[in-house]
Amino acid sequence: MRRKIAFALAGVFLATILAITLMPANAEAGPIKLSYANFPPAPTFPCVQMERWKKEVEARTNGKVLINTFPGGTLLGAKNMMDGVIAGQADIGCLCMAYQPGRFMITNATSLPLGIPNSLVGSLVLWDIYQKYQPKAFAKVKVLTMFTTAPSNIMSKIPIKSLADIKSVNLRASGGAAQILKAWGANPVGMPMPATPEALQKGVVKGLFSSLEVMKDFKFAELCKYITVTDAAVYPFAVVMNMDKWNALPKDIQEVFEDLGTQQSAWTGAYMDRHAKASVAWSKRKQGVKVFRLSKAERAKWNKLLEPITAKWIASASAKGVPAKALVRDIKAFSKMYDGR
Ligand code: 3IO
Repeated sequence: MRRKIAFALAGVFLATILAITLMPANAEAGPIKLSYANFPPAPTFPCVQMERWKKEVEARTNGKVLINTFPGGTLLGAKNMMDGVIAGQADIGCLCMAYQPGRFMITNATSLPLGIPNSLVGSLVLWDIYQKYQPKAFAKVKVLTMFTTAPSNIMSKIPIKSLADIKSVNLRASGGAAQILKAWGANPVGMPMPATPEALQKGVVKGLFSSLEVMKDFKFAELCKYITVTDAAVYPFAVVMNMDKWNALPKDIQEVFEDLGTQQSAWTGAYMDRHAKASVAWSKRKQGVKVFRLSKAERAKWNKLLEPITAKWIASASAKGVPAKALVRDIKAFSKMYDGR
């Protein structure tokens, strides 16, 4: 009897040891944790799309992946986002390509004045351009998605209704959008979006040129009481992942991320278009903001000034080995296709 008990105990003991030695493979591994850095404050659209992506990934992987988000430049800022992700300071990062125009020439071509009508179309066009041209600028990272803002408009402390009104006015813009302001005679001042509230407050700039959802999300409507509708130039964004972290992901997780690429681009575009409209409505109703539409004759003058920009860009980009002509043709064609025209 004693011997039987001893055997049974020994059996339980061995089984326990066995279980303990085999278990750690699963138990210790736990969920895969990834950090995701973003440069502007949490309520703004780059962070709204980040939270949406996090939720989708965590649901679609049944909690096997956890995303730790860092809005407001708490992990990486606007200008060191790309290099920070390459170096592994963050696993994933969201960047605005307009802040480094020379670095992202191919994808930044989407901010030429080519008539992209809205953010949904812009986002899908940009994502297609990335996939077709596979720019070398992204060779060191895994690109998870891309999207653009809605077309840019002038938000200002002073009314701007004509080329005479905009002449030599300091307005904040970056990348391709700055070239457009310059063509209209304004004095573009370059800085990332998160630096803009202070520049407006201090009077360094009299306004900005960007998508209109910022009137609400950054409360610019409290300072900028005027909008001039120009609907020109989108800002392109990319979400990139550290290459080693990407390569270390299990295949099924990689598939979840890849499936989300186009969907996230479209989701963000649709959200931006909706939110920009809501922001203008809020600005008019709650902040007394006035919206100016240029007369047909005035609009024609503004558009005429933009005509040389693309031709000049094609010449200078071609000289640097960029397939500029084909790019411009594709951006226009993809834009028409997604716009259903
Ligand atoms: C942008 C950047 C950060 C947060 C909200 C934003 N809305 C539009 C932009 C585009 C941009 O980066 C810019 O500089 O206008």
